[in-house]
Amino acid sequence: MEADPFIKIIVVGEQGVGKTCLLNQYCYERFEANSPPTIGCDFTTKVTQTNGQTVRLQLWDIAGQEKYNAVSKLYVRGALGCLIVCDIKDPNSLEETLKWKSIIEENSDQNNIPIMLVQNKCDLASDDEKTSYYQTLQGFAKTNKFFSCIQTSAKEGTGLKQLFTELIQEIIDKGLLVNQQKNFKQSNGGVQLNAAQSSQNQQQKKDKTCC
Ligand SMILES: Nc1nc2c(ncn2[C@@H]2O[C@H](COP(=O)(O)OP(=O)(O)OP(=O)(O)O)[C@@H](O)[C@H]2O)c(=O)[nH]1
Ligand SMILES: [Mg+2]
Repeated sequence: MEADPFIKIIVVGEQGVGKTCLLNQYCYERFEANSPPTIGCDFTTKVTQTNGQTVRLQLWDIAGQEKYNAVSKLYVRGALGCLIVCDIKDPNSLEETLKWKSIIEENSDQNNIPIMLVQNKCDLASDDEKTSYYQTLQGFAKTNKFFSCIQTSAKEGTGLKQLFTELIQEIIDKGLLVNQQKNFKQSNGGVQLNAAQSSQNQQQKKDKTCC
């Protein structure tokens, strides 16, 4: 019997927008009011089902602090999808999503990787504010070619299930999962590597060619 396929997803965005909290809420249903800044990159996994398809998510939580920006691009390889997160109360963090989008697109090994725009901390806005921010968000997402956008609250768990369902479905619809499985079978004689091993291998290959 074949193992359930895995999907590497990377989560990026400015410092403090709530990436780590969002993943902790989605994976462990917990929220930390004083979550410390991520150093470099964190990694977590979750098995989930979307429309009858079981997948193993590998979730890469990339630090937003500027000093890590140069290394962030190293984590992009092998990702089949990406979340770019901003803070509903910080308009600058929405503008900065474009910087992250460029980093992802320039370093992705996928043709047209699905990138979703996530406006987090929506519990901090009133209903009226949320509606108005959402209209702005939709316009921004359309203009800048994000495949979709959503408002979430890592604190309350709002929007998280829908967010991952949409992203996984887009990855499946684009055939990226099937391509990945084919590539692994061809290059590894049917043995599936996980993303960490895979990117390590890629790095080793790179190291070999440059020496
Ligand atoms: N009210 C509210 N606060 C949130 C939410 N998500 C995160 N926070 C707050 O924002 C702070 C920063 O969240 P993190 O998840 O650590 O931010 P990050 O994007 O991972 O930051 P870096 O790791 O530095 O890139 C947390 O300590 C929470 O207090 C949310 O949905 N609602
Ligand atoms: Mg973090």
